[in-house]
Amino acid sequence: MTRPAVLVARAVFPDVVERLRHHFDVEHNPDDEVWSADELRRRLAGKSGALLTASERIDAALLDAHPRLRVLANMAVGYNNIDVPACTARGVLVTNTPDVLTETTADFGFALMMAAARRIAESEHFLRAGRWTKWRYDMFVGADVHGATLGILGMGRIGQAVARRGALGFGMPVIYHNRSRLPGEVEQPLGARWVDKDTLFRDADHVVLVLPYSPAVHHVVGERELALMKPTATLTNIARGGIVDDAALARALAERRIAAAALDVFEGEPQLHPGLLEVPNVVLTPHIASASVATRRAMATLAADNLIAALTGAAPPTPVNPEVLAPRRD
Ligand code: 8YV
Repeated sequence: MTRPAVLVARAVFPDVVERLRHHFDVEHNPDDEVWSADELRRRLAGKSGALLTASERIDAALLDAHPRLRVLANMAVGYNNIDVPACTARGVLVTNTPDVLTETTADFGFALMMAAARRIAESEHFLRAGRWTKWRYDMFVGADVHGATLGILGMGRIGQAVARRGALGFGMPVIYHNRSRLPGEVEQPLGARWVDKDTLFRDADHVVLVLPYSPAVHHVVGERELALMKPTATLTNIARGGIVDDAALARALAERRIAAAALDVFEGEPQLHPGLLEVPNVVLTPHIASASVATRRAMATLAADNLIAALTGAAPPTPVNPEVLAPRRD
């Protein structure tokens, strides 16, 4: 019997590729070349499944070109790189990697928020540039984190993990905005209060963005929302590029309309809006919020588990569109 062919689109832990080889004919990308859309299309030819990252875009036309595809295992919790309705319509299963990265990503979001509030990156650049000649009472004074109001936009698993750190570790009152209010048993231990979006931007001392990307939330943080924020406030984005209007943010930072920002994700990454590189009051990291060794390994393992299960008739642990698994009635 011929074994299914799968594509591993980006470099991952070699032992995870080896594990996949026990089940499949594997084409992989050990040198981690960045494939063009055409190259990805070419490499998917004849494949039944693929292990992807958030960098590979899958649309309806690509699916139509590859009718053998049965499963796309994204090594990310977010899956806005994949047209899921188009996959569902064609019976292609999509899986993601939730839960395994929640705490690691929340750690990083909290670290970024603290770095912005306490001006850690900005002051380190100053020191490395040899500009530290004396102590001064107001040198790099920033905003406190403990006791300050934490505003979370997107109170899913990662949002709640950020809220736990703030409420339980730093005595922060937590306000949040989400499409739907969370049940009392989630809100109460954190003292978290649902507010409308404008109130969140107006009242928070530190805003953290943790919502999934969809076209409906494109530039949900723009000129208007930034104008609502306190001049002493910070904005942290660990969600997705495109949620923040980066050009508007660069202007607000340059004009000190908000105190500081911390960004792990960018519109059009790995390109950055040039204005962000010019302002000192922003901490910039290259999309590494989930990048602890243990978590990246757990993500790769879960993506492989999903791929193997889906192509060997077992139940994939974390399907995004489980409806394609339902037995067909026709
Ligand atoms: C990934 C992420 O590192 O899980 C996500 O949604 O953004 C990150 O954890 C990245 O997307 C690679 O796939």
